[in-house]
Amino acid sequence: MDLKNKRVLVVGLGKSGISAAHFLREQGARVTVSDSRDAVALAGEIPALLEAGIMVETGGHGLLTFRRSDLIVVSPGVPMDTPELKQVIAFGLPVIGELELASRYLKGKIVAITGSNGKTTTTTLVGEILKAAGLPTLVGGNIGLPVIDLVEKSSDESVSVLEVSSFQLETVEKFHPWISVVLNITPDHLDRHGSFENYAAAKARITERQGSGDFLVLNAEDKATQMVAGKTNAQVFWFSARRPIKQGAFVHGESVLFLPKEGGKAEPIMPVSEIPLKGAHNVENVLAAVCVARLAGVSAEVIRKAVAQFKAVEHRLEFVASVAGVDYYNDSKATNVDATMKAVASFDGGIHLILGGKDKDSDYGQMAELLRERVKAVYTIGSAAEKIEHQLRGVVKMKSAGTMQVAVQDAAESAVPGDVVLLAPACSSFDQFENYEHRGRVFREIVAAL
Ligand code: UMA
Repeated sequence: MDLKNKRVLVVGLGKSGISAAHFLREQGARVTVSDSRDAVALAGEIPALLEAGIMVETGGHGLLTFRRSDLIVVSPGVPMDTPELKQVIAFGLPVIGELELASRYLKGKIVAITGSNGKTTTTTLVGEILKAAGLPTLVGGNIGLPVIDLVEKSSDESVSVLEVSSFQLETVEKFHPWISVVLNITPDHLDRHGSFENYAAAKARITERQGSGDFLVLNAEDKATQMVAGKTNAQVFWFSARRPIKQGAFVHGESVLFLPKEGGKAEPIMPVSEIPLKGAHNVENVLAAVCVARLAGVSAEVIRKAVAQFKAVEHRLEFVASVAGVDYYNDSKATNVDATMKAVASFDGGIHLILGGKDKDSDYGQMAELLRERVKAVYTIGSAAEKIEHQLRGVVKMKSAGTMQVAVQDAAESAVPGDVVLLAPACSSFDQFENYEHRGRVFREIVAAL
């Protein structure tokens, strides 16, 4: 890609936009960035951009700024139906995402991991296993580090383990992973993608460029994920926590096994009891990681040790503290209904559940049966509170808490020893917090003050 003197517009000035703008400038492009936030909100970012010779447009997107560009690089959080983008796409201007831009420069091999839930845990775990095996491993993507930031560190020997979201996959063209993983596809981000079909189709794009020398790892127990098998040219490997499968990783009895080829001999990897993470969904994440690691040539011994030493990632069913016999768990990353159900299913009962935040066109009624079984009370927060209360009326005891502070205090007052207070909100955080990490930190601070 020759970017010298090209007029490149970067849309969105979050982590991805800032990294992409500086990278493009270093390649000799004439870079402009455009953000819908005003200059006051972006005061911390603007000086360094101007210093690097990057032009900045704030307070909205100007159609002319878009029209004058040779290439447009969009941040993942910017919807593709933004009017200015729709117009330039209609004019035939090239529009790509930060992931696509980065992957054109990233050296070495790519392991790409997507899914509605479990991406971050699996990406981190795969990274740990590959590092333990001595492979030159880089980890980034939706996990919080733009892929473009990995480019400089990458070499022909590198394996870049990337967490990729549907937002990022929506704008790929030549993105070509060596190993792709689709952990699961359950409703999420419907406000952005419009329908579950569109969302699933965006996820399936992970394998679009893969060929017969590449691998696609899929969840044998997830219907929407199974359909991706029909859209690939890669060799498909499966994982299942419930039954033996013909090629891939699975649980049989008390053991995790890996079957390298159909009709072959299953290799023992580790006892299930050595998996240190809570919840059945985490067994699936481990199985996916086992598949990737064996495909990358890592021995069972190294995998077993790395998995056994793995600690829960921050904000993913993270144990915070035990106060007066009540355990507090932070699953702030449970930003959709399916993730919340997985978190709730990880405990036998006695749960005080904090739900709410910014709604994503979700159906909270799906949780009714599980909540009735295991949850003592729900405490609602944020702008989705009313909808949640309406959809779950009569299912469990419900308290309108409004804020995290009130929710934790109310839960702490009602809980008895042996109970669990669980933040697994089923919503995004942007109505009351900067992001899910901020929400999780606030929860932890309030618990610490108890
Ligand atoms: N903006 C515009 N115009 C718009 C919309 C937004 O200018 O129409 C601007 C905003 O004012 C803001 C910027 O765009 O300044 C934000 O861009 P962004 O939302 O892409 O945020 P980044 O900081 O670049 O973070 C992104 C990912 N965010 C999203 O996908 C929403 C991060 O994933 C990712 O870690 C980061 O790139 C690095 O790769 C977060 C996320 O919530 C964790 N992801 C979703 C999820 O996991 O469910 C997909």
